[in-house]
Amino acid sequence: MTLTAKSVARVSLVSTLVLAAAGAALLSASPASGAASTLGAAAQQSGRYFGTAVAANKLSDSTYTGILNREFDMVTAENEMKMDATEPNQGQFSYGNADRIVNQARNQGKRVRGHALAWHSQQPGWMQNMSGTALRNAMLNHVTQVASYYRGKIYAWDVVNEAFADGSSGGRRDSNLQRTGNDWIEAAFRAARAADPGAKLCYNDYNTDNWSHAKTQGVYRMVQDFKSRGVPIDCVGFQAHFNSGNPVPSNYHTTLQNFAALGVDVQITELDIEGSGSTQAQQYQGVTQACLAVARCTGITVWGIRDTDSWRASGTPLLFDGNGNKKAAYTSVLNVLNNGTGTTPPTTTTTTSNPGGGGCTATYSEGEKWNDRFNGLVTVSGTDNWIVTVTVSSPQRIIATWNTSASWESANVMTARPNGSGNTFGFTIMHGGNWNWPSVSCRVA
Ligand code: 9MR
Repeated sequence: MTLTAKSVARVSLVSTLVLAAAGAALLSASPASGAASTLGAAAQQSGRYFGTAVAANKLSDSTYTGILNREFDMVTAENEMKMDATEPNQGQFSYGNADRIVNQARNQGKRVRGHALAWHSQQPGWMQNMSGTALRNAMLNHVTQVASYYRGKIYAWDVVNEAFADGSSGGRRDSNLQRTGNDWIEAAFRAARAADPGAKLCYNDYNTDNWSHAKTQGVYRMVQDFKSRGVPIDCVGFQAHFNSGNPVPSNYHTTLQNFAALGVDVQITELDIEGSGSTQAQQYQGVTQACLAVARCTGITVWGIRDTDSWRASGTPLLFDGNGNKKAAYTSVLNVLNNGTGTTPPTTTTTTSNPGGGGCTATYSEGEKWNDRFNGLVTVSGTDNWIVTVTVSSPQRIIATWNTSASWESANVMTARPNGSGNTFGFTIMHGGNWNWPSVSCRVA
């Protein structure tokens, strides 16, 4: 729906009374204090981590390890812990490359996400041809052996990866593992819990970011079922591989929040967003904000360091360019992490353009947040005779106001004047996935 300035104003009038109550219950929020200069340190300020996928054969590249050691506090082996890497022959385990990554990370004080114990893909040749009880037992033995070997060293395991079908079914993906019986996933989780009781156990998948997609709903129902029956699951990983055909959904926060409400942690596990410049930066910002807005979103991992390290390098989907320079997307993520609230800091402007001298200051503060909207408050000082301009950024729209007389320059720009209710007014913004604070500026009428 496109809202004209007129229809926005109409909605605001209708909603003023209803929202006055919400306005009275506004929470105050103070901006984060210090600013950290690396992704990991910035994420730690809110108790979260910021990780990356690491490839063992790049650990000898000093630019690569320089960025890795400086910026990230969580590591995922991009390929080295997969089934084909760790059990190339049945019953014969191989941990050389995985150990290189785990040891490098732990020596640097970083934690490790294990990826992945059971998956229909990247199976060793011997397993691809198995079925039935033999395959089920081989899978369970693999889970037990690998999780036991790394016991105590893994923060979270992707116990099962990508077991749901794409498309509209909302059901399981067909695979040799699925054909061993629908309970293969819970069997894998129970085996992983027995082998490493200290590791968080995650289900990990892609195309599960949009709340309205059948696949998302299918995974949600499985997690709900596991929680209700006591199957040991602690977290859900959202891979978050985005591009123009699969954009960051505006309901991402809703998805993360709804899963978290089942009693699991949620993590963004393989983030990359194809694109460049400010468009890409804005999308990265939105994903980071969605995580920060959910208490149980415990961390974000990007799927590689430099664009050239990516599994889809031509889409330049990462935070550092091929030379290891920080991209605009890096800065937007760092800023959101530093702010800690999932929003960018307010812009407050004092204008002294009135002929008689003097001026005014408009100060923005956060109000309540909901899945699809949030409230903002502006307090004016310096004059009782103010004109405040509030500018929101797309796709945000202001749908209601209170304690002010509002008019509209455009759908994004509201002009607020006193209406006899004092010098603090409020409004409600439909955020459409963009949690940025509006910019506000004040002039004397
Ligand atoms: O980035 C990984 C790439 O190097 C491998 O060739 C590929 C093999 O399956 O796996 C890529 O990582 C995938 C991850 O393990 C699971 N989710 C999708 C990732 C991108 O394909």
